[in-house]
Amino acid sequence: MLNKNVEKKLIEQIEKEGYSSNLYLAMASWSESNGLEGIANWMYAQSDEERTHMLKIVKYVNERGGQAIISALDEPPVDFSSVKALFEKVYEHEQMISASINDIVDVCLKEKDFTTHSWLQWFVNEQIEEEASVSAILDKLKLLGDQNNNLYLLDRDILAMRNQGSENQ
Ligand code: OFO
Repeated sequence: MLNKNVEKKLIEQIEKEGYSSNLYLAMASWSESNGLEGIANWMYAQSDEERTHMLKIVKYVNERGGQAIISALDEPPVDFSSVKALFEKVYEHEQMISASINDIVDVCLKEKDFTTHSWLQWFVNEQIEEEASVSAILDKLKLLGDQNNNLYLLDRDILAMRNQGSENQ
């Protein structure tokens, strides 16, 4: 039987992963409507990934004798001031998610739930990868500086990064 405190934290995480999925979907839509096909593609794929994270937790909670609760989600933002602002928001969001996963790890240790602790390691590693991939994009954006004239090339680049990533999965 799943420890009640661990279950509570996992249910909160379901909501966070669901919000992440919607946030990236909103970002995909903004990018697509601004002609940024590569970035839109990256965001759509990211949104799908977040949904799989959410489902992974839903199924785990239910399999361990708990009940996964699906709650209402906050509305994600509609507009972003620039591509740089967009990815800074993604990075900030992923850092918040990493902290949230670490917090669940901490509760698992306090409650001596070593099964969930071990299961969570997948998420710990996933967060390292997600932060690294967004940070790589932010580095490219820094190289571009304030000029937007190379945005087309960056967009192509991001499209290639994503395709490469899915080939390696
Ligand atoms: Fe679910 O990893 Fe991002 O948020």
